[in-house]
Amino acid sequence: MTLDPLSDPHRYEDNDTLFGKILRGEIPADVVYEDEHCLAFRDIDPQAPVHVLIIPKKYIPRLSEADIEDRTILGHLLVIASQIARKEGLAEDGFRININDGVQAGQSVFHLHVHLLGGREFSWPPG
Ligand code: DGP
Repeated sequence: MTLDPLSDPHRYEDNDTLFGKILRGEIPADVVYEDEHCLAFRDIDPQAPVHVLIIPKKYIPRLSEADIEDRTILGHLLVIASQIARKEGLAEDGFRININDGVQAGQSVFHLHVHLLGGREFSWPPG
């Protein structure tokens, strides 16, 4: 199976969400990591001392719209999130990974993104 986030350039360029604009450099972001498949940048409204968003370069609006072909890229996002957590000094105390899917879950930007949060204690269940 190939992992080619730009294999569907029509969808990529048609991505008119905020994160599509960040991916194209139309809106600035505090980027902490980038490779050919994903971009990671600090959340503008951090909910913890470390709050990084990891997004695929391929335009997937939300997790529930991901296809089976997206499984490699979804795994990639988690591995990169974990690597960033280590770089941010979160490996010892731990961190939280969150994906909001849909309005009821609090998704406000419809370009799939993984929240990496750390540097404080978190309660469970989430609010
Ligand atoms: P969600 O609610 O799960 O869709 O998360 C969207 C996140 O995006 C939210 O935590 C705030 C963040 N965000 C919104 N606008 C911007 C922006 O312009 N720049 C950055 N870096 N983050 C943003």
